[in-house]
Amino acid sequence: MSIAILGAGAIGQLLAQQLANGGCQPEFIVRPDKSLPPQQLFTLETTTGSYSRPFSCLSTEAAAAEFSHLSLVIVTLKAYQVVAALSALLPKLSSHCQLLLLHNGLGPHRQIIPLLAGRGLSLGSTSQGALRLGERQIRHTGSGITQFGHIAGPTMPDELKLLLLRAIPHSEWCDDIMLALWGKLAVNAAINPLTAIDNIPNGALADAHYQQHIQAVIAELVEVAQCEGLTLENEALLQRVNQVIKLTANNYSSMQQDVLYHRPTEIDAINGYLLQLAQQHDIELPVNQALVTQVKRL
Ligand code: KPL
Repeated sequence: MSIAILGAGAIGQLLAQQLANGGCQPEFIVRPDKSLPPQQLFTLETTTGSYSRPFSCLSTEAAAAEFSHLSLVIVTLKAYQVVAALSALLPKLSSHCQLLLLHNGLGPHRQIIPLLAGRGLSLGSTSQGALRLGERQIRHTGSGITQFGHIAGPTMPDELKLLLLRAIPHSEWCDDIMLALWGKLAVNAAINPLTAIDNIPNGALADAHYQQHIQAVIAELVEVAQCEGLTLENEALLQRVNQVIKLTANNYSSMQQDVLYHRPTEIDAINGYLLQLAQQHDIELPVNQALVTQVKRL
């Protein structure tokens, strides 16, 4: 079973190292401007030491024949990069190749589904922590669960599922991945924009002033989820958000970091995704709308 990872950022590199530990040797698919020699050393730092391993790198511009052996492409790009990158890559992948998207937020899958042409699509999320120390060097900063599940097309063959489940610590296959992803969406919708706008660590959101704001964000999310046919528990989501605030109190959210370093943010796939759905259902989400407007202004 040949696996490739599109997106050699911190999470992409972490998964590559974990899959290699599990006995599978994944390759990276990289942009031609990042074109590397065919094999490159990638380093993983953990609490037990520093380990380097060579991985092959395939250019996105390579001919279709170079991709024909792939059984699975794991996409670890940012949400806003997924559609453009996959639209170009999909026609080169074999008709049985499976795709797994792992990014914050939701939405890109809706544009990918019509392009699948018989290929299988799974979605997932991971709360493992990884910090990029250099182009090809990361530190594993925290264990966390990784969940994935089927969304469209043929379901992932058991052989592939088992390979992922054995290699990625604390990973699970979810029969209702959408429910799991909405839980993660609630966490990101509540924490990411508020920490980015006020330039604060996650822990600052425990303050009563932010708690009111978070309740309003979650109430709107539950309302729009209901229109999508999903029943979410307001209280359970609030508890989950507050647990993440506590567990990651000293960390800065990915959106706070994106704003700080003047990078594009994932707001369109997080609170912006809620607004897209709200528009389809003809409802208004003033609190989420205000957060999107403020983050975009930054
Ligand atoms: O996923 C995250 C992010 O920063 O994107 C959380 C869970 C909020 C941790 O910071």
